[in-house]
Amino acid sequence: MSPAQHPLAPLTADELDAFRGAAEAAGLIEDSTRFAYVMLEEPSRVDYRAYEAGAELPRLVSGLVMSLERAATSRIVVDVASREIVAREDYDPVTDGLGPIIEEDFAAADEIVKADPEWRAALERRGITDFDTVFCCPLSAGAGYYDDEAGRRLLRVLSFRADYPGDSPWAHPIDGIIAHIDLIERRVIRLVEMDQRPIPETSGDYNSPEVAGPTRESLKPISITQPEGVSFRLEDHVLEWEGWSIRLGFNGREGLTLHDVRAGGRKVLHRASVSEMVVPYGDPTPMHGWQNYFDAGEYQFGNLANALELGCDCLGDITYLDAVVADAHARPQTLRNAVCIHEEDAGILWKHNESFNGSHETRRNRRLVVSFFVTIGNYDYGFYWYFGLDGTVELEAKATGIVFTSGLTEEGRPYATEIAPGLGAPVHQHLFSARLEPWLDGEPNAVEELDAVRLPISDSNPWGNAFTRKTTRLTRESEAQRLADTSVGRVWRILSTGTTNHIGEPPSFHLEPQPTPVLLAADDSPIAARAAFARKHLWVTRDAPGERWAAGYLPNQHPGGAGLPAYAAADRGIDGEDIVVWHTFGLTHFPRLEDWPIMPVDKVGFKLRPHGFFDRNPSLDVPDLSRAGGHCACGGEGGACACGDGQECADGACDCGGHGHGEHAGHAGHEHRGHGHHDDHRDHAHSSREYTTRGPQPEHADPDADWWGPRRQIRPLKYPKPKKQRRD
Ligand SMILES: [Cu+2]
Repeated sequence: MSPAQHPLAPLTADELDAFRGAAEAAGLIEDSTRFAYVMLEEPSRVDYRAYEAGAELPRLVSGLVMSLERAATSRIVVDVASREIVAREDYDPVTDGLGPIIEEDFAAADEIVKADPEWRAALERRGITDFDTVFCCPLSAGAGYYDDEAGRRLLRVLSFRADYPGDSPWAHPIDGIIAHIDLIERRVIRLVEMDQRPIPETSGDYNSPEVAGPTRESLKPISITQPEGVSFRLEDHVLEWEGWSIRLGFNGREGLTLHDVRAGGRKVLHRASVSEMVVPYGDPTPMHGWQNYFDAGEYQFGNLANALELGCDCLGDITYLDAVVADAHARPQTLRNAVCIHEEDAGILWKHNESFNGSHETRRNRRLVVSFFVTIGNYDYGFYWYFGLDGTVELEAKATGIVFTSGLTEEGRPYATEIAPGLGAPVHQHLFSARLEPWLDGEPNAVEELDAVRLPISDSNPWGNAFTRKTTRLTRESEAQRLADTSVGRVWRILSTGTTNHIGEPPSFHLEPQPTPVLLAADDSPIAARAAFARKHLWVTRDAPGERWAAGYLPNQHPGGAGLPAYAAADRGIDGEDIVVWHTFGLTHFPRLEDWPIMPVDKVGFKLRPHGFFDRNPSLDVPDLSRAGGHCACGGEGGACACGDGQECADGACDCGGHGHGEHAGHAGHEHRGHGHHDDHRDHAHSSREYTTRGPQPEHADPDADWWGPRRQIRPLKYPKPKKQRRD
């Protein structure tokens, strides 16, 4: 590792060379060898502490060695400096699962299926003779459905018909035929054929004017400009914005990862990512009853990140970040514009019209957005991390694309929506596992469950109005497998056990879940065993090296029990430890007619809101930009500037609040702000305020610095340093 290289810096091409070289030297590379999950082997939190104290850490690269000729896999860890394998684990495909589906498997599935005489005959019976019009959709096979499948590398293939180049094949499912293929034997091992069903004929070609109709011409352009540039700074993958500091990472499995997230210089999260997601389908018929996809572990969704485009995917003053991932030969592959970074207006931050003293103040919120979008077959998912001026962190997952379709049958009808004549869209869920390593103030952390509680009428509650909050500390992993409960406003409080705020309480963030169902499949179903993480909204585990995957390292065809249930089996203590908070959130999708032929974005997510982390509202210093830097527009009374700073609208523009505004300051404490009829008399402190739209950028995140940065001219606000107060 070069001295300047941060231990979480993205992998370089040279480091991938070292990884591949070590695998080759160990005789692990044959023609049929492929790699998956090749990524930086990140230091543990213990090691990271040592790094922060000045220690040098080795650069390690880990990856899964797969073969096109056998199902068994191995994980190796290579030390870049010595170019040697420093750890190796071999996996039994029957008990440990298989490597993910890789790009080549898609082409192989198409070839294998189309060469199969039985499959061809089945299609011919349905009137299809031109197999070039058929799209074969290779889907992960799951486990626990057929006795002869353990240890074989499989895909199940459903077919769709496109009527012309560019047609949407999803409109025409050839339902009633599934080819089960063995990717190693390269043959169809089972063709499941049900009754002959009509192929739905309504077009789903949303690009065709015949389907979409003429393009509307009524929308006027919206331009989002930041004439003075953006307020964030990105340098060496560290993003700094308004007191936030975030190190960005990316790998082919999880996509975007966030590291060392700090607010006002104080640690909030050590790491955050979407560890896994599962899409279980609810149609129990043999055609669809096995359909479940683990898009991170089975398809490596980070590798499938879109190259984002200005004006479409991201609007405004955008900064893009390329990501370097490894391809199936462990060679570097650059995903251009994979991550999008921008600021956006986020409505009102705070506001009050105070009748007692005539103060009328409104501040607008804005948020820093760090996002990426992936396409996995029919679906597209966006993952948007939002950082607010009020200290809130939010993750929003957006689902769009094309719903999975079926030929509608009578027995399948309760489990699907008829979204177009004869076309079914089976019910399903999209369940994400956010993996968060909270590290509030860099101290050991703990989690409490907070429920609102109603209290009966009693001597101390004579009018029966009392309600309070019940706090339950989650002390062991077995206790920390929880469901959300909106009836009691349940939140989970993540707190520092080593510091206190200015009223002597532990600084905390609340994890606020959304009220969406967890996994709806039966508890004793094969999918519930494999997606056990999705049976609970919350898991808390002790941080331990390698415990990164909610459904295990190898979810593809895994028999079940890996990931969170295995991690939590030791029932470790989690009170005042380095902990990991795993949050399941998701959409339960009963498709709508409006989701066809392409689905408008649906959103789901969660918030982490500071709760006693700051000693008060951390956004008091946000300026009123309507009065600053000429943002004020004409249109006030008598043609004056609308913000009422007493300026005339000259040449169709206002110059309120910029240099001109300073000249208004100090007019004997008398400031005209023109709130309609109101003529305010303000104290001197208010009237001498001078705003700038863009103050100096914080040089370094400093625990003593103000949240917003050193731009205020008056009444500096200091956040007291958290008092060290270890619990014993
Ligand atoms: Cu859906």
